[in-house]
Amino acid sequence: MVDGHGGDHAVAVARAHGVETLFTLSGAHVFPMYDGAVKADPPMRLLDVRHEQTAVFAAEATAKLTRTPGLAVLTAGPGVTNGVSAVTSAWFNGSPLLVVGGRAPAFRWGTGSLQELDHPPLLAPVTKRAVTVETVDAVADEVDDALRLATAPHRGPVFLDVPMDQFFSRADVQLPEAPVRERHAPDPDDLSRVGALLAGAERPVLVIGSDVWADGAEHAALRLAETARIPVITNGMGRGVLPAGHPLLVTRARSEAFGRADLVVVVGTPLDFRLGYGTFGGKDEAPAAAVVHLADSPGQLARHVELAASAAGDLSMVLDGVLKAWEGTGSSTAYDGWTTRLQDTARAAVDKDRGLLDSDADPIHPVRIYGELNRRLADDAVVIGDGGDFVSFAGKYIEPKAPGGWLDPGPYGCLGTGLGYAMAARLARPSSQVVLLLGDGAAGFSLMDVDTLVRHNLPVVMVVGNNAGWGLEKHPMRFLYGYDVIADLAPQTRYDEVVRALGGDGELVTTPDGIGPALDRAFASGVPYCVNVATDPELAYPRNTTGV
Ligand SMILES: Cc1ncc(C[n+]2csc(CCOP(=O)(O)OP(=O)(O)O)c2C)c(N)n1
Ligand SMILES: [Mg+2]
Repeated sequence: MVDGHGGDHAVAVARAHGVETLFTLSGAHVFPMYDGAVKADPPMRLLDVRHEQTAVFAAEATAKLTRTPGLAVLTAGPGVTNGVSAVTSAWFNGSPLLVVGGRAPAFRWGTGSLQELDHPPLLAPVTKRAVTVETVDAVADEVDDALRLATAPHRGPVFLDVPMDQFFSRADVQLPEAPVRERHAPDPDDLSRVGALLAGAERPVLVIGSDVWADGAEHAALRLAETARIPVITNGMGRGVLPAGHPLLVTRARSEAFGRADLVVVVGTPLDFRLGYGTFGGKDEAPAAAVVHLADSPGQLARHVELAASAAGDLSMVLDGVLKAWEGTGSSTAYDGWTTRLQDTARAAVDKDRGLLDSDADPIHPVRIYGELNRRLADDAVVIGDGGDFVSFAGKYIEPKAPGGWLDPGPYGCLGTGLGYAMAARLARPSSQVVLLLGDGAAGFSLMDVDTLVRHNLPVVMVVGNNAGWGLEKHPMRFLYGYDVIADLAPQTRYDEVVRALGGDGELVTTPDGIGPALDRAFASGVPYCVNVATDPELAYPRNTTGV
């Protein structure tokens, strides 16, 4: 039993679900949550930020990295609406998250009290559930249900708001039972079909996506890839499941792999623009590839492509089941020629780019930054990307050495994740390197939250790819119209000085040889440190997809 106000109940239940940190920005409507956190035994950590989007991005990144739900608490009205883009990112990413909003008091509803807004209709399209908790004695059960729903595959955000008068009221309530993780077994016939397709394939490719990591299936994925010796391409949080340098990882031969495959098995990620909408094969008149989709839940299976087979359920069970079915066909791998061909292509791509990673071009080529960074990253580093072209280059040239070491914004592509993701990474991995890669444009969305890093003593190495503009808009606009407009930012803006002014440290780098020593100083500094690198504004990331 807990005898207390709504905040006491909510904090106790959240803790039972593994929540350790409450991300927020102060607002009276949600004071009971703070009081509940302060008076809990032991207290729950309060992490107060400078913009509500940062609170939600931080809660989301906590969920992504720790695979326990994130918690953000937003005050009524503008607090909640400021969090909407970040909630939407969590929705697109399938990140388990509880957002608790304040709400104008029920007894005054309709009379025009401060920040009186009915939030659930705004949040409903981008959450698994968005409801108002009507009375204080329902808070504990509603928070428990919300966290169960958020963490059940396919995961995602849930929103609750609590009218202020109820939130501050007291009740003596029974806390719900501790949650137990449920695993849903896939249909064995589905697994047999996938096993048979694999056994019959000559040129298969396995695509490992974010939900493999989210569902704790990284070992099963590695087992399947290594036992059947299938070439692999990873994306999102699936990056690192096959660590950098793994012989089966052929991401650098992606176009050849997808273009010439006869079977593509996609696990734990939607068949969206990042995967050519699920159409593979066809390179140099190769026939279309058969496509298999494996997902954490039936609702995630693609309906816009014809699938040769599919399976849904706990992804470890799915992947181990596929392996067993493949073994049951009596197959031993027959793909080695295909794999060697992809490995050769990948190696040639790497060799071709070696010059870029060492480039001494002046102005600086952005890829030189990744050449320097790669030499300095430890196996357990967390690298975060927030930006356009600068982050696309990072995706190509930084290959994680372990899963859970790469954070990008995901398919919603929302700029501004940077500082929220970085503070969550520092909290989740206290002894790892945390490197935040920021476009100079992206930096503007969240740089004020360096103040939060400073106040909470959270050292992070920030690297700004300062190309004096919105590169990923500037170059496409030039391509389409022959000119560009509103795509420039001031050259060599001193983002490093902004970080210094907020209590961190930093420096501007204008020569290629200056990058390495600056990174060394940043890693050694023990404070939030900004390496602000002036890069060539004329360089565009060579891209062949637009995402549309
Ligand atoms: C919130 C938000 N606003 C606008 C965009 C559109 N957009 C995508 S990439 C990009 C440019 C990013 O510029 P920068 O961070 O400097 O990286 P660069 O491409 O220059 O390396 C913009 C404006 C977006 N994705 N998200
Ligand atoms: Mg830029």
